[in-house]
Amino acid sequence: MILQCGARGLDLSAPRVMGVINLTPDSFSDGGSLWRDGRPAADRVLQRAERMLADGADILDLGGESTRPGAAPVSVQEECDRVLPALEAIAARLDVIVSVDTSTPEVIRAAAAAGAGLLNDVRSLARPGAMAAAAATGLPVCLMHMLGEPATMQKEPVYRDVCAEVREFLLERVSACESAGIPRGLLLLDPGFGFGKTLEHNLQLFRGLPALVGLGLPVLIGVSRKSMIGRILGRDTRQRLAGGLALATLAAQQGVAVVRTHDVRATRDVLAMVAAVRKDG
Ligand code: 7PM
Repeated sequence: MILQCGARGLDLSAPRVMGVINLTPDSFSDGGSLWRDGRPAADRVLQRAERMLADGADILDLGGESTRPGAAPVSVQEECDRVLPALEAIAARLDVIVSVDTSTPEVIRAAAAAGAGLLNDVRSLARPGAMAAAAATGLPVCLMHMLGEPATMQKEPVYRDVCAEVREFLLERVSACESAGIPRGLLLLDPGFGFGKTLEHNLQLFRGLPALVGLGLPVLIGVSRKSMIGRILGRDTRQRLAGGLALATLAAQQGVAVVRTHDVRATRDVLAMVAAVRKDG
Protein backbone atom coordinates (compact mmCIF):
# COMPACT_ATOMS: atom_id res chain seq x y z
CA MET A 1 0.00 0.00 0.00
CA ILE A 2 1.33 3.41 -1.00
CA LEU A 3 0.41 6.39 1.17
CA GLN A 4 0.47 9.55 -0.92
CA CYS A 5 2.38 12.22 1.05
CA GLY A 6 2.09 15.33 -1.09
CA ALA A 7 4.38 14.84 -4.07
CA ARG A 8 5.95 11.64 -2.68
CA GLY A 9 4.60 8.14 -2.11
CA LEU A 10 5.38 6.18 1.04
CA ASP A 11 5.41 2.41 0.51
CA LEU A 12 3.90 0.82 3.61
CA SER A 13 4.31 -2.78 2.52
CA ALA A 14 7.30 -2.92 4.92
CA PRO A 15 7.84 -1.02 8.18
CA ARG A 16 9.26 2.50 7.77
CA VAL A 17 11.42 4.78 9.89
CA MET A 18 10.43 8.29 10.94
CA GLY A 19 13.42 10.27 12.26
CA VAL A 20 12.72 12.87 14.94
CA ILE A 21 14.13 16.37 14.53
CA ASN A 22 13.12 18.26 17.62
CA LEU A 23 13.10 22.05 17.14
CA THR A 24 12.36 22.97 20.74
CA PRO A 25 15.03 24.46 23.02
CA ASP A 26 14.30 21.95 25.79
CA SER A 27 14.60 18.93 23.53
CA PHE A 28 15.38 16.02 25.82
CA SER A 29 17.41 14.22 23.21
CA ASP A 30 18.93 16.88 20.97
CA GLY A 31 20.14 18.94 23.92
CA GLY A 32 19.47 22.18 22.08
CA SER A 33 22.43 21.50 19.76
CA LEU A 34 20.44 22.53 16.70
CA TRP A 35 19.96 26.02 18.16
CA ARG A 36 21.86 29.25 17.57
CA ASP A 37 20.84 32.78 18.65
CA GLY A 38 17.57 31.66 20.18
CA ARG A 39 16.22 29.62 17.27
CA PRO A 40 16.94 26.47 15.31
CA ALA A 41 19.81 27.16 12.86
CA ALA A 42 18.77 26.03 9.36
CA ASP A 43 22.27 24.78 8.49
CA ARG A 44 22.42 22.59 11.59
CA VAL A 45 18.94 21.25 10.97
CA LEU A 46 19.89 20.49 7.37
CA GLN A 47 23.00 18.61 8.52
CA ARG A 48 20.93 16.55 10.92
CA ALA A 49 18.38 15.87 8.19
CA GLU A 50 21.07 14.77 5.70
CA ARG A 51 22.53 12.45 8.27
CA MET A 52 19.15 10.87 9.03
CA LEU A 53 18.48 10.45 5.34
CA ALA A 54 21.85 8.74 4.85
CA ASP A 55 21.02 6.55 7.84
CA GLY A 56 17.86 5.37 6.12
CA ALA A 57 15.00 7.57 7.33
CA ASP A 58 11.86 7.39 5.21
CA ILE A 59 10.24 10.39 6.91
CA LEU A 60 11.65 13.29 8.95
CA ASP A 61 9.40 14.63 11.71
CA LEU A 62 9.88 18.31 12.60
CA GLY A 63 8.35 19.57 15.84
CA GLY A 64 8.40 23.10 17.24
CA GLU A 65 6.00 22.69 20.15
CA SER A 66 7.34 20.84 23.15
CA THR A 67 5.05 18.04 24.22
CA ARG A 68 7.35 17.17 27.11
CA PRO A 69 5.32 16.46 30.25
CA GLY A 70 4.82 19.80 32.01
CA ALA A 71 6.00 21.92 29.05
CA ALA A 72 4.63 25.44 28.62
CA PRO A 73 2.62 26.23 25.47
CA VAL A 74 4.33 28.23 22.68
CA SER A 75 2.80 31.01 20.58
CA VAL A 76 1.78 30.44 16.97
CA GLN A 77 4.47 32.89 15.85
CA GLU A 78 7.16 31.10 17.82
CA GLU A 79 6.11 27.71 16.47
CA CYS A 80 6.16 29.04 12.89
CA ASP A 81 9.59 30.62 13.44
CA ARG A 82 10.96 27.29 14.65
CA VAL A 83 9.44 25.00 12.05
CA LEU A 84 9.06 26.84 8.75
CA PRO A 85 12.70 27.86 8.02
CA ALA A 86 13.82 24.32 8.86
CA LEU A 87 11.13 22.80 6.66
CA GLU A 88 11.94 25.15 3.78
CA ALA A 89 15.65 24.34 4.01
CA ILE A 90 14.98 20.60 3.91
CA ALA A 91 12.29 20.75 1.21
CA ALA A 92 14.53 22.81 -1.06
CA ARG A 93 17.47 20.39 -0.93
CA LEU A 94 16.50 16.88 0.14
CA ASP A 95 14.31 14.22 -1.40
CA VAL A 96 12.43 13.08 1.69
CA ILE A 97 8.94 13.13 3.15
CA VAL A 98 8.79 15.75 5.89
CA SER A 99 6.23 15.36 8.62
CA VAL A 100 5.30 18.29 10.86
CA ASP A 101 4.44 17.63 14.50
CA THR A 102 1.84 20.33 15.18
CA SER A 103 -1.67 20.95 16.49
CA THR A 104 -1.87 24.52 15.21
CA PRO A 105 -4.06 25.41 12.17
CA GLU A 106 -1.73 28.20 10.99
CA VAL A 107 1.28 25.87 11.15
CA ILE A 108 -0.63 23.11 9.35
CA ARG A 109 -1.47 25.46 6.46
CA ALA A 110 1.98 27.04 6.24
CA ALA A 111 3.75 23.68 6.50
CA ALA A 112 1.70 22.22 3.65
CA ALA A 113 2.48 25.27 1.50
CA ALA A 114 6.19 24.85 2.31
CA GLY A 115 6.28 21.22 1.16
CA ALA A 116 5.34 19.07 4.16
CA GLY A 117 4.20 15.56 3.21
CA LEU A 118 2.52 14.43 6.41
CA LEU A 119 0.80 16.00 9.43
CA ASN A 120 1.52 14.53 12.87
CA ASP A 121 -0.80 15.84 15.56
CA VAL A 122 -0.56 14.63 19.16
CA ARG A 123 -4.02 16.25 19.64
CA SER A 124 -5.62 14.42 16.70
CA LEU A 125 -6.85 17.64 15.03
CA ALA A 126 -9.01 18.59 18.03
CA ARG A 127 -7.78 22.21 18.28
CA PRO A 128 -10.30 24.70 16.87
CA GLY A 129 -9.64 25.05 13.14
CA ALA A 130 -7.09 22.21 12.92
CA MET A 131 -9.43 19.69 11.28
CA ALA A 132 -10.48 22.08 8.50
CA ALA A 133 -6.89 23.23 7.98
CA ALA A 134 -5.67 19.63 7.66
CA ALA A 135 -8.52 18.67 5.32
CA ALA A 136 -7.67 21.57 3.02
CA THR A 137 -4.09 20.33 2.61
CA GLY A 138 -5.01 16.89 1.28
CA LEU A 139 -2.07 15.47 3.26
CA PRO A 140 -2.12 12.29 5.33
CA VAL A 141 -2.52 12.74 9.08
CA CYS A 142 -1.24 10.77 12.03
CA LEU A 143 -3.90 10.77 14.77
CA MET A 144 -2.44 10.20 18.24
CA HIS A 145 -4.12 9.46 21.54
CA MET A 146 -3.29 11.70 24.48
CA LEU A 147 -5.10 11.86 27.82
CA GLY A 148 -5.27 15.52 28.87
CA GLU A 149 -2.64 18.07 27.91
CA PRO A 150 1.17 17.92 28.16
CA ALA A 151 1.12 20.27 31.18
CA THR A 152 -0.81 17.78 33.30
CA MET A 153 -1.06 14.48 31.44
CA GLN A 154 1.30 12.49 33.66
CA LYS A 155 -0.59 13.43 36.85
CA GLU A 156 -2.31 10.19 37.80
CA PRO A 157 -3.78 9.09 34.48
CA VAL A 158 -6.70 6.70 35.05
CA TYR A 159 -8.41 4.36 32.59
CA ARG A 160 -11.11 1.73 32.89
CA ASP A 161 -9.46 -0.20 30.01
CA VAL A 162 -6.61 1.68 28.38
CA CYS A 163 -6.60 -0.35 25.14
CA ALA A 164 -10.35 -0.04 24.65
CA GLU A 165 -10.38 3.67 25.46
CA VAL A 166 -7.49 4.47 23.14
CA ARG A 167 -9.10 2.46 20.34
CA GLU A 168 -12.49 4.15 20.87
CA PHE A 169 -10.86 7.57 20.93
CA LEU A 170 -8.94 6.94 17.70
CA LEU A 171 -12.01 5.52 15.95
CA GLU A 172 -13.99 8.61 16.98
CA ARG A 173 -11.26 10.82 15.48
CA VAL A 174 -11.27 8.74 12.29
CA SER A 175 -15.02 9.38 12.00
CA ALA A 176 -14.53 13.09 12.68
CA CYS A 177 -11.87 13.21 9.95
CA GLU A 178 -14.11 11.44 7.46
CA SER A 179 -16.94 13.86 8.24
CA ALA A 180 -14.54 16.76 7.62
CA GLY A 181 -13.46 15.36 4.26
CA ILE A 182 -10.25 13.54 5.21
CA PRO A 183 -10.65 10.00 3.86
CA ARG A 184 -9.60 6.99 5.97
CA GLY A 185 -6.98 6.20 3.37
CA LEU A 186 -5.05 9.28 4.53
CA LEU A 187 -5.01 8.37 8.23
CA LEU A 188 -2.46 6.70 10.51
CA LEU A 189 -3.18 5.72 14.12
CA ASP A 190 -0.86 6.13 17.11
CA PRO A 191 -1.64 5.00 20.69
CA GLY A 192 0.57 7.80 22.04
CA PHE A 193 3.04 6.05 24.33
CA GLY A 194 3.80 8.21 27.36
CA PHE A 195 1.05 10.75 26.70
CA GLY A 196 -1.08 10.46 29.85
CA LYS A 197 -0.07 6.88 30.60
CA THR A 198 1.63 5.08 33.46
CA LEU A 199 4.25 2.41 32.75
CA GLU A 200 1.58 -0.27 33.15
CA HIS A 201 -0.72 1.55 30.69
CA ASN A 202 2.12 1.74 28.16
CA LEU A 203 2.81 -1.98 28.51
CA GLN A 204 -0.86 -2.85 28.14
CA LEU A 205 -1.06 -0.68 25.01
CA PHE A 206 2.00 -2.40 23.62
CA ARG A 207 0.43 -5.81 24.17
CA GLY A 208 -2.69 -4.46 22.46
CA LEU A 209 -0.88 -3.40 19.28
CA PRO A 210 -2.16 -6.36 17.23
CA ALA A 211 -5.75 -5.24 17.86
CA LEU A 212 -4.90 -1.69 16.83
CA VAL A 213 -3.16 -2.93 13.68
CA GLY A 214 -6.24 -5.10 13.08
CA LEU A 215 -8.37 -1.97 12.58
CA GLY A 216 -6.84 -1.84 9.11
CA LEU A 217 -5.22 1.60 9.20
CA PRO A 218 -1.45 1.95 9.33
CA VAL A 219 -0.17 2.25 12.90
CA LEU A 220 2.70 4.54 13.90
CA ILE A 221 4.44 4.30 17.27
CA GLY A 222 6.91 6.47 19.13
CA VAL A 223 8.75 4.85 22.02
CA SER A 224 12.29 6.06 21.30
CA ARG A 225 14.14 7.01 24.51
CA LYS A 226 10.87 7.32 26.42
CA SER A 227 10.52 6.87 30.15
CA MET A 228 8.77 3.50 29.80
CA ILE A 229 12.18 2.17 28.73
CA GLY A 230 13.98 4.13 31.43
CA ARG A 231 11.64 2.82 34.09
CA ILE A 232 12.15 -0.81 33.18
CA LEU A 233 15.88 -0.67 32.57
CA GLY A 234 16.87 2.02 35.06
CA ARG A 235 18.64 3.95 32.29
CA ASP A 236 18.73 7.66 31.57
CA THR A 237 17.69 9.12 28.20
CA ARG A 238 20.95 8.48 26.39
CA GLN A 239 21.19 4.84 27.46
CA ARG A 240 17.85 3.65 26.11
CA LEU A 241 18.80 2.54 22.58
CA ALA A 242 18.70 -1.22 23.16
CA GLY A 243 15.37 -0.92 24.95
CA GLY A 244 13.93 1.11 22.08
CA LEU A 245 15.20 -1.38 19.52
CA ALA A 246 13.60 -4.26 21.41
CA LEU A 247 10.27 -2.42 21.26
CA ALA A 248 10.75 -1.52 17.57
CA THR A 249 11.38 -5.21 16.83
CA LEU A 250 8.24 -6.32 18.67
CA ALA A 251 6.16 -3.57 17.08
CA ALA A 252 7.31 -4.40 13.55
CA GLN A 253 6.64 -8.08 14.11
CA GLN A 254 3.09 -7.09 15.12
CA GLY A 255 2.57 -5.21 11.88
CA VAL A 256 3.23 -1.63 12.93
CA ALA A 257 3.80 0.48 9.79
CA VAL A 258 6.01 3.34 11.01
CA VAL A 259 8.43 3.63 13.92
CA ARG A 260 9.26 7.17 15.09
CA THR A 261 12.77 7.33 16.48
CA HIS A 262 15.81 9.44 17.35
CA ASP A 263 18.08 6.54 16.39
CA VAL A 264 17.47 6.16 12.68
CA ARG A 265 20.34 3.90 11.60
CA ALA A 266 19.89 1.26 14.28
CA THR A 267 16.10 1.29 13.94
CA ARG A 268 16.41 0.97 10.17
CA ASP A 269 18.56 -2.15 10.60
CA VAL A 270 16.14 -3.70 13.07
CA LEU A 271 13.15 -3.07 10.81
CA ALA A 272 14.95 -4.44 7.76
CA MET A 273 15.71 -7.68 9.62
CA VAL A 274 12.14 -8.06 10.82
CA ALA A 275 10.82 -7.30 7.32
CA ALA A 276 13.10 -9.97 5.82
CA VAL A 277 11.87 -12.61 8.25
CA ARG A 278 8.24 -11.59 7.70
CA LYS A 279 8.73 -11.44 3.92
CA ASP A 280 7.20 -7.94 3.88
CA GLY A 281 7.16 -5.92 0.67
C1 7PM B 1 9.84 15.20 25.73
C2 7PM B 1 9.05 14.08 25.98
C3 7PM B 1 10.06 15.65 24.47
C4 7PM B 1 8.46 13.41 24.94
C5 7PM B 1 9.50 14.96 23.42
C6 7PM B 1 8.68 13.86 23.66
C7 7PM B 1 5.27 11.16 19.77
C8 7PM B 1 5.01 12.19 18.87
C9 7PM B 1 6.29 12.93 20.45
C10 7PM B 1 4.68 9.88 19.56
C11 7PM B 1 3.68 10.82 17.58
C12 7PM B 1 9.24 12.36 21.89
C13 7PM B 1 8.10 13.07 22.57
N1 7PM B 1 6.09 11.64 20.74
N2 7PM B 1 4.23 12.04 17.78
N3 7PM B 1 5.64 13.29 19.32
N4 7PM B 1 3.90 9.78 18.44
N5 7PM B 1 2.89 10.62 16.51
O1 7PM B 1 9.67 11.33 22.45
O2 7PM B 1 4.84 8.92 20.32
O3 7PM B 1 9.75 12.83 20.88
S1 7PM B 1 7.19 14.05 21.41
